[in-house]
Amino acid sequence: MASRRDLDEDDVRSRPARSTRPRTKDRPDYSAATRGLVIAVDRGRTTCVLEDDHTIVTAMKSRELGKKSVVVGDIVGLVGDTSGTEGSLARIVSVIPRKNALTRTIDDNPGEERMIVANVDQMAIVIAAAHPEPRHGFVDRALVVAFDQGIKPIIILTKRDLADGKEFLSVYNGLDIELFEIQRGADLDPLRHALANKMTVLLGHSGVGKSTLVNALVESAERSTGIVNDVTGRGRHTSSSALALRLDPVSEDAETGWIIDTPGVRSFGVAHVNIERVIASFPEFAEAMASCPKNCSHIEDGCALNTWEGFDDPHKSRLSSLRRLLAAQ
Ligand SMILES: Nc1nc2c(ncn2[C@@H]2O[C@H](COP(=O)(O)OP(=O)(O)O)[C@@H](O)[C@H]2O)c(=O)[nH]1
Ligand SMILES: [Mg+2]
Ligand SMILES: [Zn+2]
Repeated sequence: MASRRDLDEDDVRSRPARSTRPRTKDRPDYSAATRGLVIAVDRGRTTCVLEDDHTIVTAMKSRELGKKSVVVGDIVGLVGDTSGTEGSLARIVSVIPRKNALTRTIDDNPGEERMIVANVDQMAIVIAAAHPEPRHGFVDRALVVAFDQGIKPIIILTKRDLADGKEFLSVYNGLDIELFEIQRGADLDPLRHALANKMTVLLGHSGVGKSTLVNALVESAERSTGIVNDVTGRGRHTSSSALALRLDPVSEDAETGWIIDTPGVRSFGVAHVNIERVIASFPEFAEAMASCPKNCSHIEDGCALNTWEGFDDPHKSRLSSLRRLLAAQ
């Protein structure tokens, strides 16, 4: 069996939603198609949940879609057998324009990007207090991508039983980002509230505890829907692609949220993000930068950040992150 590490996503980047081509007159009219949310894609078979009655339907892309990708989080139009009964297969005939998307670059083909999820409301950046060691670069790049795509970031520090992670997290204290510190068996209620009614994607290196967390969050949802077996027939841990799971409602009148487990993300590419937007995702430096020379690159000698007083250690760490990102642009 392939190890989890083999399944790592190598490089995640955001991409603006592509506009859909206008319909030509002779295309069939699929306005009556049933709408569904894509929760898993596994070797050409797509698992969708119908918006109307939550039926779980297996579907394949119709020829009309051509090379257009269908990813977890997509809202699609379905025709054909949407009964969801065993052995039934519906056809996906349309993909609703995406509000955002995260993509990764394939190892061997740096030019080729593959989308992993779309239409997320929230990005949970998952890091472990130890094993593997947390890295600021990963979190900072993820924050840039979240900012660029208009996705709300939260940070989840796992494995608090191994280390306290205080020093690592102190860098993000002033940023108005919710931080959650957990470990196996921890009270997850505060986190459940942050996840309620939202589509949240978990991003983090392999081994930080994403699947362990998802297990704890969706225990009863999994039992009641059997989604996991429907998707892979083997259990979610062996899934090599993203997988969306419905969360238990936090209260009786609340709607449910969705959490997307991903197989592991090692690094983020942010080279495609406009430089102004990279800088804007470091709001704690805005005041200092107001004193910069015109058109400052913020990595040059005259940059006001070099002489800014009132930097503490967390600022210094974030500044090195920003400068690494700027130098790589
Ligand atoms: N010490 C400790 N280990 C944990 C905790 N959560 C998960 N692990 C372990 O970390 C390893 C990776 O967990 P997994 O959920 O598969 O990580 P993923 O690759 O991010 O999905 C497994 O061996 C887990 O048992 C925790 O809170 N504390
Ligand atoms: Mg996992
Ligand atoms: Zn500057």
